[in-house]
Amino acid sequence: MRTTVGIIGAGPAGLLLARLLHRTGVDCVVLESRDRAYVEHRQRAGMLEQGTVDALRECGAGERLDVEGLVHHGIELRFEGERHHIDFPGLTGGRTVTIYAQTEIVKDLVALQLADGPPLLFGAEALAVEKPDSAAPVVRFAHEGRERTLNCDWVVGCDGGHGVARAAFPAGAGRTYAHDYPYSWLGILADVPPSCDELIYARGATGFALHSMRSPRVSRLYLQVPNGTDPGDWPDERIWDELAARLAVDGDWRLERGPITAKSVTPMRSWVHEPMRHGRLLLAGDAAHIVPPTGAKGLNLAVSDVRLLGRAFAELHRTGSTELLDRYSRTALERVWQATRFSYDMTKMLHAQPNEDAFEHRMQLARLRRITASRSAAAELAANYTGLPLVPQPQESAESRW
Ligand code: RFL
Ligand code: PHB
Repeated sequence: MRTTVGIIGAGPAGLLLARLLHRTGVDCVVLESRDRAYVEHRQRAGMLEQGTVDALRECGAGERLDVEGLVHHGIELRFEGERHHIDFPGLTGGRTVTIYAQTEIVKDLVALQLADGPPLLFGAEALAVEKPDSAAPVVRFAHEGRERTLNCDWVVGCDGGHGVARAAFPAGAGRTYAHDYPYSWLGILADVPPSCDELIYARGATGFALHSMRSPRVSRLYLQVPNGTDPGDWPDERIWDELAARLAVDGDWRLERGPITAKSVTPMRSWVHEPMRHGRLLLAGDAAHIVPPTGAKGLNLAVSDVRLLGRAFAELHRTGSTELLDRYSRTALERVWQATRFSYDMTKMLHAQPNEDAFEHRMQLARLRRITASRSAAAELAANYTGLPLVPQPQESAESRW
């Protein structure tokens, strides 16, 4: 098999890149190790930046998103029994975010791809990327019991945090910067209308809690738990009691409870692989970087990486120039490190340390108070949460030097 761009992975990054390439006339093949039902039902992200929504619309995946997506004008911060609204449009010149589940994005993109797109092979596991620094890289993969090869001009690894693409960087050609956090998230889906209109990020007395949602009838909530937590140790009543305690405020708000339909524990990590390109192998999304979910950035970063790649391949196709591809790693990493910093700061500000240090707790409260008391501090949070520009703007770069 041969193609111009071989894409490994049919998560949001691989699927969106395939659509962007298809629209500009660049041919590609997508290899996905799992089956269609698995990728369409993997519970993950829900919060989309404006730029992510625009990119999905541009590639024809906006129809259901525009009907079912919930536009949010801010978030609520809770601590010490108080509630504070952060007004995104007012602080950012009109920007909003949208709740639309990653499962639904993947379903929409898979449907488009299977209808008119270039080949998308499920059950096709990439085994290795070979000759990444030649003009003809090859993906070796297993499909329907046979080993096959995909000969490419370029390979893009969109194969997530545990994929094979990163392993094709020779020793010494890359470096990973990593940070582990001493806590995880227990996430639930519940058949109950959300008890809020916008997301609530709470620094409760015993740790972090997040109230999110999937639709007007389905809630998504998370609790900070110790690393190594077994979800079996958290019966439904215990989860609801702990969520209610951490989300409690002075006044008459209450958390509605309902049947829990899914429960899982996710460890929290930050890591970035530099560079994001070796020869003709490029990395995008979770294959190149992982952030803790506190800043809602993982999916959005995956989308911004492939938007840059879409432009770069379009330019190559139109003019023969590799200039944007040559700049890809440097440009993408600027945004990646900003999102990594934001996710780290949000995580550190809102979670309890396992051996709570009273001084650290006071620091967290001081940061939260600053955000709720100072318009410029709140504007900084809002700008990062709703999404920094795809490519740094002149005054953005000047600001980021300070
Ligand atoms: P994915 O989604 O992991 O897709 C990678 C795909 O590659 C396939 N694959 C292979 N295919 C062929 N051959 C191989 N050898 C392969 N190895 C792997 C896999 O099967 C898979 O289909 O990566 P992608 O596309 O980069 O997308 C990244 C996002 O999925 C991720 O960053 C977000 O889900 C993170 N995230 C959030 N991001 C946000 O922007 N907003 C949020 O609100 C948000 N909430 C979350 C999150 C992640 C969470 N978890 C579970 C980690 C909440 C949670 C709880
Ligand atoms: C979600 O809805 O799953 C979600 C929202 C915001 C986050 C993390 C997860 O920060």
